[in-house]
Amino acid sequence: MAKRPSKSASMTDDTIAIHDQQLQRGPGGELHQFAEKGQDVLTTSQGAPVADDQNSLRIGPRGPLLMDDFHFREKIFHFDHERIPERVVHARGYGAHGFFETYESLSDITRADVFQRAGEKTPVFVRFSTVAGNKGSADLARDVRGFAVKMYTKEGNWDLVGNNIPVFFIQDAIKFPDLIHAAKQEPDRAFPQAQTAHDNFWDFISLTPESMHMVMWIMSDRTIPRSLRFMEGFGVHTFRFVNAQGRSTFVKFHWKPKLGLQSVVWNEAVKINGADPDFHRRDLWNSIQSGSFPEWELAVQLFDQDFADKFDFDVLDPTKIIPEEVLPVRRIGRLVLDRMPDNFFAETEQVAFMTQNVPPGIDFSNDPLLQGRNFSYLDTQLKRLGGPNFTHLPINAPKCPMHNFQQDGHMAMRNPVGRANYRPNSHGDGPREAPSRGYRHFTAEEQGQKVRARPESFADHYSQARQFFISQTPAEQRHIAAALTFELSRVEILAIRERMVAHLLNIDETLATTVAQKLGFQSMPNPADAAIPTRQDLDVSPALSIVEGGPKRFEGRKLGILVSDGVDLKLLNTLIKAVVAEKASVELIAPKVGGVTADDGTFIEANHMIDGGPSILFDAIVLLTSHQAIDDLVKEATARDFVADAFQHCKFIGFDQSAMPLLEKAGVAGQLDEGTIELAAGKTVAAFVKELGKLRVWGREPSVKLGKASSPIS
Ligand code: HDE
Repeated sequence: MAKRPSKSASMTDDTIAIHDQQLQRGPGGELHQFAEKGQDVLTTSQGAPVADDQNSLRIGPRGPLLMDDFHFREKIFHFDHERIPERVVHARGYGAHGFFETYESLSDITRADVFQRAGEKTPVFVRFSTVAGNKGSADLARDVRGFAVKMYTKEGNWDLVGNNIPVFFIQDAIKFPDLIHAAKQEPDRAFPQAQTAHDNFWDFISLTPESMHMVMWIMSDRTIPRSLRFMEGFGVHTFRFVNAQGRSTFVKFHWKPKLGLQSVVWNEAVKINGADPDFHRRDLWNSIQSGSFPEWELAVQLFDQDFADKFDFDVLDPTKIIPEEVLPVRRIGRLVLDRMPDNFFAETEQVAFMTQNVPPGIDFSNDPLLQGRNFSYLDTQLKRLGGPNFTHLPINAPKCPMHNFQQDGHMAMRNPVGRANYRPNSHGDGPREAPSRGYRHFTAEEQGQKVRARPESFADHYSQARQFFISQTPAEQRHIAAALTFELSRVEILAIRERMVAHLLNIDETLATTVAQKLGFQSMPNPADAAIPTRQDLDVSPALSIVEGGPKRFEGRKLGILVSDGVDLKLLNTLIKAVVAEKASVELIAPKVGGVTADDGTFIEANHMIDGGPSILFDAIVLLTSHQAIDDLVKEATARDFVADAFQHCKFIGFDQSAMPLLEKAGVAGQLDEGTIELAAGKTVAAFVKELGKLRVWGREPSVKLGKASSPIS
């Protein structure tokens, strides 16, 4: 196995300095780092030791290069082939290892081995992703997030390849290429990158009424999560659990984040993408490396055919949910992510998720989207990973015994021994079938004519879209309207804007008229022709709101404290202690990254200089300055933005008296509210930290007077 000097936690500044001492200068001034006793020697991939990795072989120091140089050729050849095709969708992703722990035996419902024993821990790999953007796009694009989980169970890998939204755009897999073509960059101009705010996307959507429920979700703050740790996950489709007696129970899967739900606002998302395009992956990396392991509970909605027959909508329709208030979720285990991959490419890039990876006890329903996916995922791996042996890669291989007669092919690494490579054989060699243990598909009865058809039970496209909208808090409703306005403002063809507003009229009239007004419509279009009129009787479902599902605690969040020379050290330390006790983190922002000198002369290091640590990177901010430093600080545009942004993004702001001039210059002083809190002593600090659990002061939003970008719709 090739070993690379690991840049692990043990690599301190000191060891780097020691390595530097080993550098030796060559005649051309280049630096060599020769192996000393006990150190690994650089070799070619064939194992031949390399003497000089700085200079290619040539005739004389100034002459032409030579074909003899196998080391040079091998190195460049390998480099030339470093890339594999990125995923057609979900190209940008980030993964982590962990485990799933089963709470209780579900043996009466499913024979899936992973659910048989309480306390059982199953290794897991999870990959989160955005959908539309290329591999190098920014983390906070407005987009659905993939939430793909591979469980290495004792009876085979189970891939639950889900999203952070429980419904999808389309009802039939045959439309997937159209949807994705429309969402990605337009083919003639190759932009916009990682954005749905363009004509082609909304053209397709406005001609695809089945997508209207999904439109409400993607225009909500669900598509701009604050952290991958604060998102729900969903299996989307109806699956089946099958028990040892062959009885089937329908199941919908949900992942519930332990730290509650949280998103950012759009104006913040846009700025985060500039300040830190790796915002989500950095957050996951930091939380796992610091030992604060992200956690979710697996929750299921279980139901039988009788429930399915009586439910308002078809449970095979992936554009519909079953509200939790109608069918409560049952929490059956927890997922903990506690280890980052050793190598991004080997694991996160090469992991191959496939919906068809199911162990005995888990089966499919007839959801036409799911059935289509079962073809696509195997097919796509062949293209991306280059051959049929991608299951030999450690990240994809099962961790239970596996034996079969599949052989040869590109990059075969696991070749069976023995004479027999077929079954039945009379050599007595090789693995055999296991009728009782083996996977048995649920013996569903099916009959009917061969047709290309959509069931009539899929035809209601607006009722659940409306239910989603009316289940949101006022702030969330404002955000949906603002998102629709922004996206449609980027659409150049007026007929598309009109078609969308015509659909919105079938969802919520106020929403439709607000968007139309903001877009400058002179008159309202007629409502879109609906196959089924929108139902007005569906109840509000609080489970659909992010704000309702918020954490009520500041745990796992981040406070940014702007400090200056002369900062009150006692107050600062009290604050840091209180925040850390809440299991949240703190970063210090200062005029210079080197740090500041506190009121008692103590030197304090900073994490960011103001330009590098804007308030969009934090969940709340505090201004701890001093009378002597504040005059310089108010002159810094970035310091004023630090405060103004936090205020307009409805964040809590703590400050000491010395910071008042900065609040004034930022245009905030005249608007102080329950979220702007003066800190003076321990008691006020404790109260402030408690308030932080509310995360945002949404009541402030309608009256913010700092600019228009994220301002409310009315
Ligand atoms: Fe996917 N999807 N998808 N998808 N999908 C892929 O597989 C596809 C759908 C989802 O982190 C691809 O390995 C079709 C729904 C995730 O590696 C591809 C249809 C849901 C990931 C593919 C869908 C998803 C993918 C591209 C319509 C939520 C990333 C690369 C029927 C339940 C997995 C790859 C990872 C990836 C096809 C719809 C989730 C092309 C045909 C619905 C999380 O096979």
